[in-house]
Amino acid sequence: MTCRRGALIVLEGVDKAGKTTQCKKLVQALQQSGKPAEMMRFPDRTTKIGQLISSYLEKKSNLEDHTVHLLFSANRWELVPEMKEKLEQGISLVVDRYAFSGVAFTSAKPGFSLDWCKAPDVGLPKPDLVMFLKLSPAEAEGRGEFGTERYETSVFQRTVQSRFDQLMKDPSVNWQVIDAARSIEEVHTEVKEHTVNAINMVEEQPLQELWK
Ligand code: ADP
Ligand code: 2DT
Repeated sequence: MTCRRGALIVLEGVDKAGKTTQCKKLVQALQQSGKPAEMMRFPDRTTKIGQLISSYLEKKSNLEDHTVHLLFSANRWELVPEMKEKLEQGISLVVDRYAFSGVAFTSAKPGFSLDWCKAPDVGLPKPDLVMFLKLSPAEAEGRGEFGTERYETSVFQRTVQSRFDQLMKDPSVNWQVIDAARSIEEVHTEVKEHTVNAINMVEEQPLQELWK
């Protein structure tokens, strides 16, 4: 029996777009329909690098902007062997944020170009599908107050959205823009449909490298 690889599925979007809610529902739905799937999230705050990042996000420590960008990237690279192993075993990975958040957030800071921000993530496993949950800043604000972590302000989030818009112009990535202003169930139906299509399409194809 040939082992078919799993698909690498990423959900991106601004804060409160519903990424975590949809990742969890998607993994449950895939598992219930007999498709092996697991959820991951970046930053993964459980590793040593992840703990440095977490402390920075919680404003318990300060890190120089280039340095923290490279730590976010290193946090993805340290998980690549585990990701590849799972994908090869036929497990699809549903990932809450990936390199696109890395680029969108750092390049929203003054003095950072998109190209500089992309460089450390060039060659990461390339997602087979990236779903961007689109929600206007006004609608995001309607979902409750921003938290107290770094980056959680409406001004910064608006700049992040414009960086995502730039990244989505790249046709080498399989972007799907999802209207995240609808109900959780409606969004889920669309997210699941795109995912099942991607899983069926890539099972015979090799995993590719991002931005290469
Ligand atoms: P993110 O991971 O993108 O920050 P979450 O999934 O944590 O977003 O959702 C942020 C908040 O919005 C949560 O309180 C969640 O219950 C709520 N929420 C998520 N999706 C929807 C939706 N489609 N409609 C209304 N509220 C939603
Ligand atoms: P959450 O854990 O609530 O998703 O917030 N970020 C994320 C970056 O600045 N660079 C990255 O590479 C990644 C993956 C987005 C995490 C915060 O960290 C930001 C929000």
